[in-house]
Amino acid sequence: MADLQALTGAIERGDRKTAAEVTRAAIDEGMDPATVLAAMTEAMDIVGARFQRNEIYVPEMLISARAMKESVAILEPLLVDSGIRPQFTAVIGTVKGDLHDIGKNLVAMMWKGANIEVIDLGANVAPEDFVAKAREHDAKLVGVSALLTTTMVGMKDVVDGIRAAGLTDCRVIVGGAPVTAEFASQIGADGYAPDAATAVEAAKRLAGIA
Ligand code: B1M
Repeated sequence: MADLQALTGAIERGDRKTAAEVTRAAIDEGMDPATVLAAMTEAMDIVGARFQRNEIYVPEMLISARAMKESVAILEPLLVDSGIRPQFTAVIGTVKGDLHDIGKNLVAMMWKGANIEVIDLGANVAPEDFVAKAREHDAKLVGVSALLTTTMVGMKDVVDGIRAAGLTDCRVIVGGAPVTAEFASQIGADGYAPDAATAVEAAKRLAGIA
């Protein structure tokens, strides 16, 4: 049986080869992708805690993040279904000033798997770019991710920008580790989700199809 502890350890060390091998083995054995993903996410929590204790620094975090991204890419086909017509379009990105994109990528993947057409703007996205892309693609939903307490405040600029542009059919959903439902409501966002799975339900509800 694929050793998920080894997967967590490999991502923590930034050992991409072992992480990919264990991920492939887990998939071949038919393991639940959510369980495999949980083992990867656990590694990032450990890495974050070690960073906070000054045991590791940004380069080590980066190496772990790269290992996680490669392993998530192996899982992607299982998380994303294909061949079914998208129900609506969503734009997603990480807020300006913020380079964290692993959680945002997971939300994008889950949305794609739920037949939502996803326009992924990447990380460090300016509010005006969210607005322009939402307009260009007639998006029903804009998703904004933030991982830093210093950048999450910038989410309000996205909400305000969408409102000021008169995109009345477009809803804004926010998420990311420091973001809470209270904060979402304070900045006038239409929705909040604590994780990628919940983000699917919330997206459909906000788009009026669930
Ligand atoms: Co940074 N970092 N980092 N980092 N980093 C954190 C976030 C931190 C908590 C670490 C720590 O101190 N314990 C801390 C933030 C402290 C704070 O603000 N309170 C921190 C810091 C301080 C920094 C720097 C400032 C460090 C420095 O330079 N001194 C710097 C900032 C750079 C910048 O952005 N301008 C920095 C840099 C980096 C790297 C570039 C090295 C790398 C990111 C690489 C990348 O993403 N491509 C990195 C990493 C890897 C982390 C940790 C270790 C892991 C983040 C992660 O990927 N988690 C992180 C510690 C931690 O989170 N435990 C940390 C796994 C991911 C699956 O979870 O992103 O939370 P998450 O996503 C979840 C949910 O939050 C939710 O669903 C996802 C899946 O369930 N979700 C949404 C996310 N977005 C959503 C959107 C939605 C809905 C749900 O709707 C739209």
